[in-house]
Amino acid sequence: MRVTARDLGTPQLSSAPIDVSIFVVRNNNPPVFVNLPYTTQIEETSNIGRFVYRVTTTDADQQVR
Ligand SMILES: [Ca+2]
Repeated sequence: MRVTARDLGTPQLSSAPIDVSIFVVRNNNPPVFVNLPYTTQIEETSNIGRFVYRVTTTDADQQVR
């Protein structure tokens, strides 16, 4: 956005225009797990770091652009 300041004098004077960037950040909603409850099984001898289960979340804020 390009912004110029103008005074109320006579004659009215104005500044040189400047470019202004506005970023709107919205984060009003927490992520939500979907398809609950999750149930899975894992062998007790499984290696540490083994992939166990993939879950999915949604976040209503991600739809705001
Ligand atoms: Ca959020």
